[in-house]
Amino acid sequence: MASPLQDAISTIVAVFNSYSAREGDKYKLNKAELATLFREQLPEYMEKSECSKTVEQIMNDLDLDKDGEVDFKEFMNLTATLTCFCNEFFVDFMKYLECEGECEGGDGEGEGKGQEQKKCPI
Ligand SMILES: [Ca+2]
Ligand SMILES: [Ca+2]
Repeated sequence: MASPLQDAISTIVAVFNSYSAREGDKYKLNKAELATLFREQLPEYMEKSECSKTVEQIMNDLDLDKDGEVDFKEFMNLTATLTCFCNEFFVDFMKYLECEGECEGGDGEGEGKGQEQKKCPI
């Protein structure tokens, strides 16, 4: 039986290849495949105002070797970045919960800080 981390790694590989195999090179995402992947797999990421880049801009950022497509290693840069954002969100949230228990009885200033916490991009 696979562990949760092994499952997560397998899922990333399977999701990437299920989109990359749709057109042209089976092992790379062209712009249309990347757009579909974002729309279906990361809809909240695309809706965030701070993530308002177009698919073309994201493609340019990810396409490090400038071959016009996104291979798995290039895709992993995005996946790693999003995973780090999620971890930051998790750590900030855990710190907020720890502080909430210790900071009770204040004049309400702590509530405002809680509202400023980062939002998970996915
Ligand atoms: Ca392809
Ligand atoms: Ca590329």
